[in-house]
Amino acid sequence: MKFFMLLSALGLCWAQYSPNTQQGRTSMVHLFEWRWVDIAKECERYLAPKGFGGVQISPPSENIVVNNPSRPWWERYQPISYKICTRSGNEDEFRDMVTRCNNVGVRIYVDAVINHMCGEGGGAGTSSTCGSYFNAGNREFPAVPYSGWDFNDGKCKTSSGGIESYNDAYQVRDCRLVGLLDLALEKDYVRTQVANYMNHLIDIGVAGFRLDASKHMWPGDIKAVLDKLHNLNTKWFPGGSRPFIFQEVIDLGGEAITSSEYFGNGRVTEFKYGAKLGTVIRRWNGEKMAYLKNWGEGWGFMPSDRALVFVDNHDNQRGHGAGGASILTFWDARLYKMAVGFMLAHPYGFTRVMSSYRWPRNFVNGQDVNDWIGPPNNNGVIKEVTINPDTTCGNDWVCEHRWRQIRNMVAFRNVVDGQPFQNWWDNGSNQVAFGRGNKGFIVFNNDDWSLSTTLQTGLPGGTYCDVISGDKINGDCTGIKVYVSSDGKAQFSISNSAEDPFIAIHADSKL
Ligand code: AAO
Repeated sequence: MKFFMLLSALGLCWAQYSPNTQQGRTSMVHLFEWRWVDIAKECERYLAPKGFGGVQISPPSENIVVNNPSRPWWERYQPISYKICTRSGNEDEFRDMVTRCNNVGVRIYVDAVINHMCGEGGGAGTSSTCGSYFNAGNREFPAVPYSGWDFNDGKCKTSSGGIESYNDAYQVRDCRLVGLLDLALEKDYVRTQVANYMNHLIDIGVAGFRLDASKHMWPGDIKAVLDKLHNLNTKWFPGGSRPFIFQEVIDLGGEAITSSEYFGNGRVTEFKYGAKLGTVIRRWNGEKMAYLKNWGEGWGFMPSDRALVFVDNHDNQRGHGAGGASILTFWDARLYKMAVGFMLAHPYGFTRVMSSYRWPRNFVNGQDVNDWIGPPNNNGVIKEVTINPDTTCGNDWVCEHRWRQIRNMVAFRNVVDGQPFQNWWDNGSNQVAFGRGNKGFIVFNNDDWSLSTTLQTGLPGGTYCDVISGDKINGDCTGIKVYVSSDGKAQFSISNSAEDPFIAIHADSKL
């Protein structure tokens, strides 16, 4: 009895940190700007069979329609109401997606924009994705409804009404982020509207939330909202399951607000992860892969069980948000695959894989002036994610999650789940290797010369398929074969000019 009480107490206090994924599924993918109909199909045809745990979707709440510039991706971060009605689809399509994804064991995490509504200069009218009327100047959003009383205009102390300094926590939380009308989350009325929206989604079957702009909300206000949330839908989740929470807080150090203030509410995005990993893999500032030996908390990151990690996100892959030039993206494919491979092999944090669309970059004085361009579309209508015969995506959807190297490392992470970080090796430079117990082993060569060495893998003897250069298909390898002897050792050779200068083997890639 005591044991069960302890278990359930642990269960309760761990609840919001658990992604509610199915047993053995350990990563999510952000299908940025995808339509709900395409996500439903992707869950069934690809994500479930390949072992993805869940999907972060773009904000589903009705947003302002921005025509200048023409339908930027970021219009979705300017809510007009909490109707499920955007370019990605309507509520029926949303329900169908959640049902079909859950039915194949893939979870849906909603990007919840609850810190603010549209920009102060959003005007008045019905230029919104569902045609709901609003008046930004009067702070009127009748489709919620919100009025002037529900915003922080009186609370903010800066003369502009906007955030002028990130060194002042009051400004960051009480003033407008880039002019966005800041909701008064200290009010129970506002908390209730937000919680009603989130509960509507929970009841449909979502498994959790990314809380956008969490840094701009007081941790106590977030907690008050979370305390109002329902348990997850028991059609797919055990009774008493709590929604997974990950808060977007950018903390690279040196500001008034730190990530740790938010740990009580749930996980937090660790932005140092991608910024540092990019610097290491690019070999900037004298960084080397050998230094990754104590990657994780050893690098000053937050505790692993609080961290949501990623190589790039929808902001910093195009110069928004933070992380700077070191961030690796699909545009630097060779280095990017190594970074994502490293992330997925390493035990730190809960991992999120990015899935992007291509846009015509145009750098003027080092700034991409096309950083606003929205998803592939026909006159504003988002294009279908088509699938080519070789399983890649068409219509300018990049689908990094379908790249063999990335998809196979998602599987690697599932196979090595719970196994210790072991058998580290490095050459003092940019050739490194490590294993995960007796389940998986990975070797990188990011030096300008070849790697050729014998390493202890920790794996049982046998022949393994490298899952970076190929797949195990019909009992044979389509890429490199690795021979592990009975003492666990194997010989590795990786040319510095290899298409992908890394090799990964695991229990399920054994012949
Ligand atoms: C758009 C227009 C604006 C217009 C506004 C209202 O672009 O010109 O004023 O509408 O009409 C997205 C876009 C925005 C867009 C917005 C609404 O990125 O351009 O504005 O939708 O449509 C801060 C926040 C963080 C936020 C990030 C972009 O803290 O929460 O800015 N991310 C989320 C979403 C994002 C979205 C929103 C929030 C809003 O992921 O897509 O915006 O819903 C410092 C701070 C960070 C701060 C950055 C950027 O970072 O620490 O907290 O992020 O500045 O302002 C070094 C430092 C690093 C620093 C960085 C940059 O790296 O170490 O700490 O430099 O200075």
